[in-house]
Amino acid sequence: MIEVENLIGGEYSTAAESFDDICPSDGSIIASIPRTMMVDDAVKAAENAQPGWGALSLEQRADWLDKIADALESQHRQLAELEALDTGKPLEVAMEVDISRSIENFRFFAEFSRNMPEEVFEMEDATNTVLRKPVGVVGLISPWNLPLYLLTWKVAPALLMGNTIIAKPSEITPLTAHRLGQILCEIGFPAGVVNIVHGYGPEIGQSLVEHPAVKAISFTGGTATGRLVARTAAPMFKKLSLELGGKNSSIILDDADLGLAVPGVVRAGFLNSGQICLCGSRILVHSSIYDEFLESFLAAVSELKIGPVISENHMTKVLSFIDLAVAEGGDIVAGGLRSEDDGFHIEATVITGLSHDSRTATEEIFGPVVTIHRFDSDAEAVEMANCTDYGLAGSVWSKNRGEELAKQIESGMVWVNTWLHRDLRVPFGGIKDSGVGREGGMWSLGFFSEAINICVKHNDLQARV
Ligand code: TXE
Repeated sequence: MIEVENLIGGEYSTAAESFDDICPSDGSIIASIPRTMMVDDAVKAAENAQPGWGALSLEQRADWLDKIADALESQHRQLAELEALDTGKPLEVAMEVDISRSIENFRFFAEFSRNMPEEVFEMEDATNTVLRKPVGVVGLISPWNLPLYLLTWKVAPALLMGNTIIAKPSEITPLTAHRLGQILCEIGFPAGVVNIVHGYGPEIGQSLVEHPAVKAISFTGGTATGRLVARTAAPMFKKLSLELGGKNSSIILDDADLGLAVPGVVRAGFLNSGQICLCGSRILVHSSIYDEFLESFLAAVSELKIGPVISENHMTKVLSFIDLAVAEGGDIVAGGLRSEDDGFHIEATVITGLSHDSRTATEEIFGPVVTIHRFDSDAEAVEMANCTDYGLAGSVWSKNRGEELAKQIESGMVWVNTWLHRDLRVPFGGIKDSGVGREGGMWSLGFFSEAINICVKHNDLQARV
């Protein structure tokens, strides 16, 4: 049994009450989590630490990011084991996706800052210089699907720009955040710069969002929760970044290379048991290749080995969508059931025969469930892809027309002949109900800083005398 503790001002603490962390693979209790109610102590610690941390140079803070990356790297396997235990994902996925990327998040932002161009704008008679000051104390709220990966994606740029942090990891998956806190202490990272508080979202999460001294909130999670966070933070004029859900299309045009498209679309549908906001859970296929695609797709899906979904509640939600699909007239052509194993396993599920605007095909399920639809023209594919309230991502599979079609998709990111191919410099984020703002490269650094312009008039007094 692991005892998860809060990290506040470099000290560990628990709360009056605690609750259980459940392993999705077998339903066992693996840790106790403090049910923290108030964020005040963490805010004080972060406020006290901010002037010292903010006074370091960008280069000194970048060096710290590299040190953190080194420390995480030395614990790569142990961290992956913790992530696999807490989320139920296969160890290889935790090694190759979660922890590798967590390390890269720190390395990337350290290196990015060393190559950052100076922001200077010359006028004929004056020079403008843009300073990037820290925002101050920032709140980072992260979800359970990629726990350390998505938390560090916020921690690294927030630290780099001189902010101090209060992190609120998901109460369903606190283990790697807890370990990150321990690692920071082990390497002598300054106390109070990173504070980690655990507990339920509507309690400690809400307390963080509404605290007046917390100047920015970076949130990744469900759209409904994002709406609640915005309702509190927006009238307080906090900086707000919301990375929310998605219902992304994988579009297979008639000239697609199916050898590439089939494995790509399977990966997009089922990686992490379909629990990634970027997953392609609605698959649109040109009629002329529909049968051939479906046959290869089902063959590939039958070979898949996927982990459980995150919790019993979530399993119930995903299974209720499969029932809904049947009620809406869909045909379950693969999977459809809870697996026989212990824990929260659902079979990889493929549904055909539904209208592209049915609830199953437009609402976020966030599990190993995809729907397949046929279209007859590029214009129809675009219309079908855009027929959802979400606008996060998508992929197009085509030898010749992919880029052209990608431009017409209403979403923040579109991949052509690939999926989840990430360059960390590019903007990441959604439109419509998928969120507000962008992360990645300069977008993250912009969010975690206040851009201040200093305009200095050239000294031409003598010329005028
Ligand atoms: O996430 P929540 P849930 C989607 C997915 C899923 C649905 C709900 O469809 O089924 O969201 O998932 C914290 N104030 N995604 O309910 O609640 C919470 O403690 C402040 C997509 O598990 O949004 C956690 O740390 N914080 C998503 C974080 O918000 C609050 C990934 C996210 O949890 C809070 C996860 C409050 N009032 C789910 N209430 C993605 N975009 O990748 C909760 N939290």
